[in-house]
Amino acid sequence: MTTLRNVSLIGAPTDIGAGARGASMGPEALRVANIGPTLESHGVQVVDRGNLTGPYNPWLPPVDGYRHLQEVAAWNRAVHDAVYAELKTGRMPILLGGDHCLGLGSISAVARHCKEQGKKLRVLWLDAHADFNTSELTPSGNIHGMPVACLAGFGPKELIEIGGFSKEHPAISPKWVRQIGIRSVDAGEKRFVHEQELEVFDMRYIDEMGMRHTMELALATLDANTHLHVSFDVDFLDPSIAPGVGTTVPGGPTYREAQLCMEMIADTGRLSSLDVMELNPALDEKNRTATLAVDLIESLFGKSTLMRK
Ligand code: 5AB
Ligand code: MN
Ligand code: MN
Ligand code: MN
Repeated sequence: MTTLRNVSLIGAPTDIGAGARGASMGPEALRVANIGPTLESHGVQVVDRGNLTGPYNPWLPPVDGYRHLQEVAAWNRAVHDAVYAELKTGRMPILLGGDHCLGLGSISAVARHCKEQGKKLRVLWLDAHADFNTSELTPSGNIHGMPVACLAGFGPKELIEIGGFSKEHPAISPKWVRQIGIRSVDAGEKRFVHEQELEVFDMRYIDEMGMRHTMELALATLDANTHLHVSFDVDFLDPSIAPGVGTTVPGGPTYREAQLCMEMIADTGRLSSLDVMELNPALDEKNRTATLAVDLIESLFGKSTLMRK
């Protein structure tokens, strides 16, 4: 069984699926912000597997609705294999992105592992965006806006078949996903989100109901047999505290709301894999967004105030 106390860091230094260059420097910025030693200070045993390699970014326009499809597929296969190998040995993978197209490789590995182990999967997608575009719906062709749709079987063969899945038997069902912090969804994407009944706790919902109630619902019905995967797109956070991302959207969670979100996930004791995505050091200010991301990850691993000790 996966344990929170044995973590493997996997760097995926690419911006192959993004609309801005620079997320390729994310893994190193997280290391510079001390992700490893910080987790160790909470009693976590950390092994840094270093960085994966893959094709360079040719920075080309979309072809048939996709930018860099073959390169995106190659990077995602590498991520899939690395994440799957860690889960196999009972370690908890933390993927250091890299842009969010790699959520596909990571979560397909988690889904494959869960299927083999007879476990239920719950995916928490913390993001300003729904990432539910397809080649027909996308306004950009950037595949970092498509990983959730691809995981649910709506995407090109090269991507949906990673991990041995297919259109008929996709990696995940939209029912397993809870999206939190959403505030920018494209027109066609919005229709598709509704059609597929994706459960979205958007910023309007968080404004009205509060982060506590939101997380209670998003984490409801987890049981001892549930693998909880968190895919954390750093643009989830309000840009005033997290400027170092390529696609900022105003009106995101505050520092305290984000902390509470992470603390409530930690309290479940079910966190079994994590992606930290879309951090863009080229747009950051003295690594402050990376430092904030590490601070929030600490809370995910049980850092809490004295009151709850
Ligand atoms: B991210 C947009 N919806 O598809 C698109 O940062 C943005 O991984 C996608 O959430 C943002 O190009 C992708 C306009
Ligand atoms: Mn995203
Ligand atoms: Mn995003
Ligand atoms: Mn982004």
